[in-house]
Amino acid sequence: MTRRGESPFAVRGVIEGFYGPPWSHAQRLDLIAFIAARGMNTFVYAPKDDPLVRRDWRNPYSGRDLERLSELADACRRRGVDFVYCLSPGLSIRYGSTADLDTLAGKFDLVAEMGVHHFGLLLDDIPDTLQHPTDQTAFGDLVDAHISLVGRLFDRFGADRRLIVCPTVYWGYGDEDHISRLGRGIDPRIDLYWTGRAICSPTLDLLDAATFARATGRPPTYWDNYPVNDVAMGHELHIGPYRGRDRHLWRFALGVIANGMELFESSKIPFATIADYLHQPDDYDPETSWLQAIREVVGEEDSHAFSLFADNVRSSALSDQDAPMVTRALEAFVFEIEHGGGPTMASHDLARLAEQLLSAADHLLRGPVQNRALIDEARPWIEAFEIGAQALRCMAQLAAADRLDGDGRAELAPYLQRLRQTRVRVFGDVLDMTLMDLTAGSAPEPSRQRSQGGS
Ligand code: 14T
Repeated sequence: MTRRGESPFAVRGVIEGFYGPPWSHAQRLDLIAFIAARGMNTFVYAPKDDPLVRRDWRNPYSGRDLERLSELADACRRRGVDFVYCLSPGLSIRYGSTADLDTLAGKFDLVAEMGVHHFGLLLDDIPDTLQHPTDQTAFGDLVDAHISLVGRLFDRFGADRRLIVCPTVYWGYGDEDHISRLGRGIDPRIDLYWTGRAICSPTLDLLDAATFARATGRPPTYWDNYPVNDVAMGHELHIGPYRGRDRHLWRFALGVIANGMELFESSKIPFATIADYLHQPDDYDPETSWLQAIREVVGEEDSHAFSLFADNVRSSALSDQDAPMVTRALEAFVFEIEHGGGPTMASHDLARLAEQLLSAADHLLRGPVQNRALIDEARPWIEAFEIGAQALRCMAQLAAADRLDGDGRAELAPYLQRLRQTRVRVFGDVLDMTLMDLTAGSAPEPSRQRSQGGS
């Protein structure tokens, strides 16, 4: 965790920018300390479901809300972290209205009085056509309205304030008409967020960043949608390491802010790996960084058990492997049965692995653990992990007794059912497919075809 040398990225941090229950005040304070200790310098405040940020953006802060915001700004200042305060007025703002501009600028002014200098205007996830009839008359289209709003807002900012904008088209090739026009139409000192090729981009590529920079007139600040798991991704626990980000990305990008999961403690594992990448992209090794992150977040004593679990919950846009250890074991198991020494031989290694996974699950679910909050967040996934480990043990036992082909199959079926009932993604597809193959009693042909690489 000791940081030597300078990071090549100017902006390194975390955004609370997900849909769903926002983080608590205590969690935010904890996060600020966590990222600062890892050399990050930016915390972007943009919780989608904080009414004062988006739905009721016009409402002023008061009482406890005001106090808390000011405490966050203070905590950031003390630790050398830029606090970026964001508003998302796009669901209801009248772009041509001076009153709305006054309200927007006034709310930023109030936060500026807390000593905040960084502000975000987020125009993502809104209708891509103008809604108010007055705006439809006043502006050619949405981009014209955005150029006008951004310009008039920036005019009211003094030289001591920075503005960053999230465009409505915030992902893609980087040279779409929408962002090219927006980029050409706003002051070059204003930064732009961009998520890369996709909303959740499997890779962030240097050439895409260069395309964006050329088209919009400034390097992108990546709003990286990892580890976020909101909307349709809630069944995935994104605790795998950061991957697929070009090691030279800093040549054409200002930096990266990572969007978190509502699951706060779990987010710390990928955050720690993201901090490592941002600090030294050239030397970054995902697996090494990840094991260290697990030790730090989970605690030394539980880290072995947790790693055995975490190896099976790698599914995300960033990873092409879901459960490498179990996948290899099942491939060897099936090969040994069909083309090797037969079922008894095959059972040994799988039985040993199943016992390891079972004892890890038992420890995490029922033993004393160091990071209780983390284990509680991950509990649904750990419970599914335990069911899967039981299924693996059952497979090994049936193979040892040479009962996999006969009546034994019926004993496996309940595990498949229970795994599916969990509604969380553990082991990717590999265990489900193997159980399907092994339990397909009356119709072995179609399942065998699928296991040979069909879809
Ligand atoms: F503006 C952005 F860069 C952005 O990513 N916006 C949201 C973000 O708040 C959310 O957390 C993230 C991940 O789901 O993606 C954007 O929201 C979505 C999500 C969708 F599944 C927008 C459209 C979708 F279909």
